[in-house]
Amino acid sequence: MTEKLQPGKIIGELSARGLRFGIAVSRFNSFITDRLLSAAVDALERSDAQSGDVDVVHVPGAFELPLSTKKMAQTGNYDALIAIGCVLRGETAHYDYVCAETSRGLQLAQMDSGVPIIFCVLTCDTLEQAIDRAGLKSGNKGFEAGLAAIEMAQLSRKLRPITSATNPPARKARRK
Ligand code: INI
Repeated sequence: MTEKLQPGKIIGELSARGLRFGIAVSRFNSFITDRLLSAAVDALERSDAQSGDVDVVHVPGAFELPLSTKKMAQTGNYDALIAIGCVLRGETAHYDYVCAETSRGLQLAQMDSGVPIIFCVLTCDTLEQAIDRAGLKSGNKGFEAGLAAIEMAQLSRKLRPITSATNPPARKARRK
């Protein structure tokens, strides 16, 4: 009987040592975003990140997160980024535009740059729902974002493309 195939397992360890992180945080609804930021930094610190390896950029609102994270990614200084914001539904369609463009912009920024950008933007109907997700009932999404950033940074290092400078192209098998 042949042995069962054992696929290789590639995982991102939860160790932040030696990795560099950038966080972009929105000032809008800072009562919530400050709590998300503290929890994200806490997750990085508990996973052994060092002070000089974490930068925080402050932006006006969630709508500004895509451009600022894209610019941070383009510096080449970061293994992963975290975008922190909180959008609360109002009485107009403004909420829908801000949510849609922020999420679309962040996805484009990470796909264009190849640097993982963790989506830590709360989109809630009420302030109470946001408070629950920023440290009360439903945990803290900032802490989860910090862990996701570490995992994606580690994975990205493992899944880096092989360049000809570091690895010569594999020799073609000779035809018989
Ligand atoms: N920005 C937020 O981060 N959260 C919100 O709830 C919000 N609302 O409701 O308007 C919000 N608006 C500001 C927006 O993100 C931009 O900063 C602004 O439009 C300037 O470009």
